[in-house]
Amino acid sequence: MSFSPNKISSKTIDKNIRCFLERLLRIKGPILLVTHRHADPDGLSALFGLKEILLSLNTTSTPIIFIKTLKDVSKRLLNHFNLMNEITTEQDIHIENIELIIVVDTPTLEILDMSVPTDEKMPPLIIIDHHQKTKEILEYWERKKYQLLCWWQDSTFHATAEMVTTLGKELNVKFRDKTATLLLSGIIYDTGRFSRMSKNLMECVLYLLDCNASYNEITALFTAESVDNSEKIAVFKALQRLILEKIGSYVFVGSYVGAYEAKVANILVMLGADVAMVYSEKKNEIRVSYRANSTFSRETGVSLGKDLVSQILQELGGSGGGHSGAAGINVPKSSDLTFDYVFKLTKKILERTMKKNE
Ligand SMILES: [Mn+2]
Repeated sequence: MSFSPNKISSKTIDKNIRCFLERLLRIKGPILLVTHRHADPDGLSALFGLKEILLSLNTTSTPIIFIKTLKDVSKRLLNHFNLMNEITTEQDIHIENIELIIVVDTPTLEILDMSVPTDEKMPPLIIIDHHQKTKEILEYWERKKYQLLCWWQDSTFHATAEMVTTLGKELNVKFRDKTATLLLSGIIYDTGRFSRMSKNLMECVLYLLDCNASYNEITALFTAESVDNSEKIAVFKALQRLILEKIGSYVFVGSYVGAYEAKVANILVMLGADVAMVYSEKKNEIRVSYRANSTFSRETGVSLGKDLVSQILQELGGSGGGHSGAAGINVPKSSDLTFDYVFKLTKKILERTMKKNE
């Protein structure tokens, strides 16, 4: 297929992507495709979708999908579609042979599923991600001396799989059945089974169905997800330890667990909390997951990923990011950092931001 970046309409694709494609056509050697640790269906499917797009561009480069750690549901997807042999898991990728790294579904390299080489040894990078661009993320890239060829970060997309599908659609790439089904699973996973929707997302879903994506196959794989005992226990311990505060007319709850903080935060919002915070102490750091329901996000205009995370990181240090209704932070451990302290600080920041938005 002959390809010209000018064939792409500027309506749906960022001009960054035009530059991304122009650069790609010049790459001759191996391209490494990576995502965050514990790859979820969104990150995973974005990698497979991109690989197919790269192959269809008819360049001489070889795309390599590198994944070390997978979520259980991602493992099930790969096994079901017989795709395990299409990923590289070996530790010793020869980074000096890599001409380009494409990172998906994570805005920085902090939770990348590979050991990050030193600044000088790092090949040029391209980022494709749908998380919100925060001040911390901008500062991160300013600090790093990496060669960032393209930075396609746009939180109006609901999933990285949606971004990659959009790209494929614009380029008329007919995805294989398996890849189309994977991309659809990424979209289903990241939208909470279509609890968030947009016109572009719907068009992407139709496009994937045209490529023979099988919706029924995915739902069966997703519901096969069994909950193990340690996860059940984490949920009920969190409920026992729950504290509740009102912020205006909104219910803000907090709790702490040893693991599964993100899942527990989701459950607390499902139970009716407007905002939930779940705190978890790890070996070297504190991880805090935040979730808010759409009523809270819409009515207050507070974005957890943008407003809350940047203010909380200013106080505590560490890293983090997310979306308007879901975010998380990783903070280095210190003796004066406690659950109560972070809960109160969060409440103060939420109140302050809501007041400012009034
Ligand atoms: Mn995602």
